[in-house]
Amino acid sequence: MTSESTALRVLVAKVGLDGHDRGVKVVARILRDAGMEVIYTGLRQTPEMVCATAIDEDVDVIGLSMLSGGHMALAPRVVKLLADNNVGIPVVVGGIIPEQDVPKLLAAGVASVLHPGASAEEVAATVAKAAAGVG
Ligand code: B12
Repeated sequence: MTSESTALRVLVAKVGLDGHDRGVKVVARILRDAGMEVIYTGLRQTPEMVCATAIDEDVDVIGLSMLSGGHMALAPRVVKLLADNNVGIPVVVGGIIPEQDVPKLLAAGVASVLHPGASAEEVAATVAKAAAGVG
């Protein structure tokens, strides 16, 4: 007999060349503690690698942790690759994102943007809302 899990599956990913992995590890733990199944890509992924892993792992949401300043180049690229593959997986971005870039990321198809200091409740709720298509 097989049992099917109904837990949300979340890919948390680091795209770009920086080594700021403290936040993404905190986020992974928060989401796991909230009952989600979390897959962490590790550092230095390309948008193509993130897109491929998300499809292979059949995740409900992708969370990008971005502190390098590369978010305007990399996050929309992940969204576009998903669309090119006809996959409707929502993308949430967290990290060092200047306020003026938030509307641009949302316009590019990112579901939500979180900043430093986001509480565990905010992180889990934002991911859950994105998965439900309301974030
Ligand atoms: C710690 C730190 C480092 C550590 C990293 C240790 C590690 N393993 O992570 C070290 C000392 C190595 C480091 C190095 C560098 N750093 Co540094 N670093 C920081 C610092 C002080 C804190 C980051 C942090 O860990 N915060 C704690 C975590 C828990 O918070 P967080 O990541 O923001 O995550 C929270 C939210 O943002 C959100 N979130 C984050 N990701 C996600 C994802 C999802 C899906 C969701 C839902 C939420 C979410 O939820 C989390 C919980 O609240 C920041 C400044 C700052 N105030 O943020 C600079 C900062 C990120 N670093 C910076 C720089 C420039 C560098 C260096 C290039 C410096 C240098 N010249 O050498 C190097 C790069 C090294 C490299 N190879 O990448 C800049 C980046 C500038 C930019 N973006 O334009 C910053 C902003 C400092 C600054 N003000 O200039 N750094």
